[in-house]
Amino acid sequence: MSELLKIGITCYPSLGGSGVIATELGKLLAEKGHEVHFIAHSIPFRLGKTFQKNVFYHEVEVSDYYVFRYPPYDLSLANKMAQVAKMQNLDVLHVHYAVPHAACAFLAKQMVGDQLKVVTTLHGTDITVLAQDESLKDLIRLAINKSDAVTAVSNDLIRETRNVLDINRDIDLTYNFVDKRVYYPRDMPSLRAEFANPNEKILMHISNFRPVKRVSDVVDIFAKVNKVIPSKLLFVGEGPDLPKIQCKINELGLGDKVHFLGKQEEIADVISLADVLLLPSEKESFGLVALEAMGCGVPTVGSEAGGIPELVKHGETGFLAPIGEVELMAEYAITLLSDVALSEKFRKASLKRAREDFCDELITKEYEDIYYRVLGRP
Ligand code: GMT
Repeated sequence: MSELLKIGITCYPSLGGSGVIATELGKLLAEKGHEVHFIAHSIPFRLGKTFQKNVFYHEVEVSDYYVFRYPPYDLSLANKMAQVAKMQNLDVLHVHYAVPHAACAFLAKQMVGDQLKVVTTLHGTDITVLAQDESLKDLIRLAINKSDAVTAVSNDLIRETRNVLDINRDIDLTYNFVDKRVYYPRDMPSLRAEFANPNEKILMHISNFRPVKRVSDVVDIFAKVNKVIPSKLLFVGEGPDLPKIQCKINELGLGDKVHFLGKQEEIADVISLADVLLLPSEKESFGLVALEAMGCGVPTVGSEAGGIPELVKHGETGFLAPIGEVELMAEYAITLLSDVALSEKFRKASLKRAREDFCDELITKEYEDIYYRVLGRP
């Protein structure tokens, strides 16, 4: 058996794909016997409230001394990382999202010494949005180049990182994953009846309603589908574009066909209500929500953006069209929703793909192998 490790994990602890992956990974590593120390400004929401063996949480406190115009969270985080690494004798700091976490880990390593290894996982917008910003670009490049290992969640994101930052170093591919004990199809007839009649199909969109998600396209797709197929649209999540979307739905007279569920924690229950997930994003380094849907047997209709085609197999587990091609996406959704045999075929293919190619054991092992490699303990 391989040696058990002490691993520090830093992520954005609130809702969001990078925080979900970081927290689920930490829990799985702890189940395997590793000691996992989360270092963040609040408890990662997916961690749960009950005590879990081998899981610890260290809170970053920020000084609000009066001379600071902006409280220096990044510096406090770096200092806390170093403190925890020394006190707990951490082997590895695994940071998720380059800004500021990879830069903080670099600073922490200067305080602790080279025996502390830093693994940085890039999740998407840290590269596709922030690394384009000249006020952060050089810092992100430094933090990536100084990490002992860098991973990214799709081949597309690896390509984008190299292009945007002119980086040549090795970057490991580590896809997002789902825990099969959580993501499986759930039969929820009474909950489904709350939103749709038995003859109606349910289309769903889950996101943080930021401009990159192109939520307006979701409404356009649904408007077209709804003309042909009795259906309802369920929105899950909240974010800046939500008010605009609500106005658009009312203008189109679709108010009685659309439900807004707000933020939800039991995503597997909610996704299981859907017949199809809509993901027409402008940018999407992977698309964790499409994988969560896949794990529940729900196919995706969406865009070919970023890493989505690495996950959703066009014509097998969903349908993809160029970004903004709402007419084509609507046609695909209609094709899928009007053919029971095709839907069932996609459902089975989705379940198989989620379990075989993106399962928790496989990806956790890939991360463990990276830790052992940087520690020189194969
Ligand atoms: O989708 C978002 O805007 C949230 C964002 C995040 O940083 O939490 O998600 C990113 O990381 C996820 C986990 O690796 C990926 O599955 C998402 O595709 C990625 N989002 C984007 O690239 C826009």
